[in-house]
Amino acid sequence: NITIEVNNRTIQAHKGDTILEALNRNGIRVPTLCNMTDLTPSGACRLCVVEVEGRDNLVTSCSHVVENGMRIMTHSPRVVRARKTLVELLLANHPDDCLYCERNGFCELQDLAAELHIRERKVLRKSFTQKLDLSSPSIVRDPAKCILCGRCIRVCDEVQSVSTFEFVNRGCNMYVGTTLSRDLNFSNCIGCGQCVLVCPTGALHERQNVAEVMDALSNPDLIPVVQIAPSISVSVATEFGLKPSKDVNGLLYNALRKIGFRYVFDTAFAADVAAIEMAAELIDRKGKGSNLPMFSSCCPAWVKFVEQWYPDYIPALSAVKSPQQVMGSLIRNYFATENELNPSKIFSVSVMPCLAKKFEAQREEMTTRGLSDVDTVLSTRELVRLIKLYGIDIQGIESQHPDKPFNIRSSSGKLFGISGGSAEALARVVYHKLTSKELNDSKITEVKIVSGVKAFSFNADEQTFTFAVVNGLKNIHSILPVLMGGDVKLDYIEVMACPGGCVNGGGQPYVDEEKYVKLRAKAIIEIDEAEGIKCATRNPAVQSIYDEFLGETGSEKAKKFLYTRYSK
Ligand code: HC0
Ligand code: SF4
Repeated sequence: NITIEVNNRTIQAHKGDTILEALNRNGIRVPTLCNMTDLTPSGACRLCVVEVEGRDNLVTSCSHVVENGMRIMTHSPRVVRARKTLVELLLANHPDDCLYCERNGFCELQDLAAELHIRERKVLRKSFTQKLDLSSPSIVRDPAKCILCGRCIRVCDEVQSVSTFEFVNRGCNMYVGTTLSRDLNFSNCIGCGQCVLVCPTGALHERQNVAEVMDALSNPDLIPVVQIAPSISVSVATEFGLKPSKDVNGLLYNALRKIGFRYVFDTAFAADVAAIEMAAELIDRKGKGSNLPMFSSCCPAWVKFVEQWYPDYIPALSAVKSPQQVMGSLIRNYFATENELNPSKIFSVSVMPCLAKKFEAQREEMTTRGLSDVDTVLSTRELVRLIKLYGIDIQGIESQHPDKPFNIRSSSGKLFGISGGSAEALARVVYHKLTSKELNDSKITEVKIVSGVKAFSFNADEQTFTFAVVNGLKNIHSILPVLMGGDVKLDYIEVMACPGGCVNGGGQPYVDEEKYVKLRAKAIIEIDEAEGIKCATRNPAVQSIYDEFLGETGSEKAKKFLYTRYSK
């Protein structure tokens, strides 16, 4: 440990810390618009400048390492003046339409302008000619709002290995463009929305679908139904003033009913069905010794990634639809008939932590009998907006259950919301199907393959199954060949595009600290630890659907309604 002095107070820092890290660890905040956890500093925005005794110039705290005895002022008049000038310059190039901006109330630039008490425009603004890119079903790009912090470029390139964005030109002509200047939908963007999570302003945001949901809710000819994804219930609490990551599942069902949804469902139920079908698919592939390893296909951003870069691996993708689509299909093709509802009158909404799910729902592969399985996808943030718009007091309502017959889920259905969760759920079903016993930790062995990949194996019916879990797409181009052709023969590879899985999806509430994402994951693990039905095959509601509708796993009906085909 080394000692530094900050604002006339002595604090401890770790050797090798940047000044910014040392300050943050001691609860002293200096602003930054470009810094990103776990990535090397770029120093682009210069807002984190501080005054260091003995240095003539202000130093960027993100890129300077602490030295023993350093004396630092984080908010001296000189520092604050410099920050204010920097923000004024950014605002000079920024449209003044905060009131109409998607990020109004959640914008880091807006917060800084308020914090620095900027009350007038100092420089004449240039005209904003950049065009809004509305091509993508997932992400809207508004280049006029871009402040050139470079975070989207870095997250897309260094965290996701996708590289959709790049700086174009230099100096005052510089802007952030897409590779080959393509609109997002025609670029290599996979729609994961990680860029939206890190964008400090309204330059990148989700495609909003709240208005069409509200239209449907007030249309007497339609039957609005909704499903909520496994990770939603542990991600919204802070938005309603509740303890971070508190599980508000039951409160959300009540709120959604109050808003006007006729039926409310849990996507985790469909995750159970998907796990059972995927297990049948995997056991079949293993029996034939072909088309292994099987790739997960429940993350649409990962599916698009495979389609774009590794088309030869498309047949490896599981043909079972994602839980979102399985739920949509069961609602339209089974629930409707059982309840004498016209399937085409059902307006099927899903609430997902994900922006790529908006794209998935629109895919042609996700229709049955000419109708989309899911009509519209709302992000978690849009769900929060909707609940607030209807003035529902989440803290003052009772918890409720989802509607029958999809009203029970196993805890592994919930696990899908975290990285490794679908692999665990699948392993439990495979083991149970082959041994009639429950898989527990003592029967699982960790396997080392390559850094950044968790892998495990278990034995069932004299066969060894080995599963790998990829968490985020970092270095995926070098990892994939090792997984496909290495010494360890894999049976299943789960890939979720977002680091950590859906709890960290691009549609989740904006948080300024990573710890909140970890708390969401912890909450899901605790749900699994606390509950009794841990395996999808033990879910009685799923059993009934097989008894009454689907028949056997992999049956004709299951194939027709729950499977799809991806092609080159
Ligand atoms: Fe996920 Fe899903 S777990 S992708 O992250 O598989 O979006 O939460 O709903 O479909 O179940 C997202 C979350 C889902 C799906 C499920 C899967
Ligand atoms: Fe969407 Fe989850 Fe995939 Fe992220 S990991 S793109 S949230 S499905």
